[in-house]
Amino acid sequence: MSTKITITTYDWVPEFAHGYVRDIRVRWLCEEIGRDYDIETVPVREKSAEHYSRQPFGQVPILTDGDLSLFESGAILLYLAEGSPLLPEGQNRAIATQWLIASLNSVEPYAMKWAEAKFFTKDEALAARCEKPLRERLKQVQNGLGDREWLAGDSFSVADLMMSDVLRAPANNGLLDDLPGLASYLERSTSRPAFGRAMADHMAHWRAADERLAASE
Ligand SMILES: N[C@@H](CCC(=O)N[C@@H](CS)C(=O)NCC(=O)O)C(=O)O
Repeated sequence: MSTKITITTYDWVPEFAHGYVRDIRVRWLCEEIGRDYDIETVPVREKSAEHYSRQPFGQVPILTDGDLSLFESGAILLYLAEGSPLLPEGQNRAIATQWLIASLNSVEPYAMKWAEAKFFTKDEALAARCEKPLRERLKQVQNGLGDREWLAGDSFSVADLMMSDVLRAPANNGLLDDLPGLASYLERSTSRPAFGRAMADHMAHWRAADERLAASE
């Protein structure tokens, strides 16, 4: 019997980050594989030594499973997906791993540079400059997907979960409007009931955090 796991996320984040804190990836995976989890929080404002001892970069998400504490959303997804259909066997496992790493290593850095300029520092000129290489990467992902339904094999895998999560912010800001193949792929992923449940819980968490903050002011 598997143990109850805990996902660590922040106690609060600004509104623009609602929907995008990376605990959503872990919540989504848990919903896909039917794994129960608890949520615990760490302060976003004053990060503790204990937080750094579990996540050397002072980030979230962190997963706790018994005496295992794991950071990096990609590592967490690969760990939790083990033995489930989301991590296929044989060659498709290697291909799923390849695309999961590609989403984190070859696409997300471009999306993050753009998002940092657009939403964190609100530097529109820099955001516009970052948009060009990001659009190029998005086109390349669409080409890489080709006319396949999913990235690895015939069914939805951890690679699709991670790639889709990386694509959401660009998509929600119009950057997939001229990439119909990739837009349909993302729609296929995010219309999965597991994503809907994970996102509802994720948003409820931030709503409760806002209410707590308002009550304390
Ligand atoms: N590569 C890490 C990135 C984690 C990450 O950037 N987490 C964000 C929240 S979504 C965070 O904690 N940001 C605050 C910070 O970097 O100080 C992963 O995929 O887990």
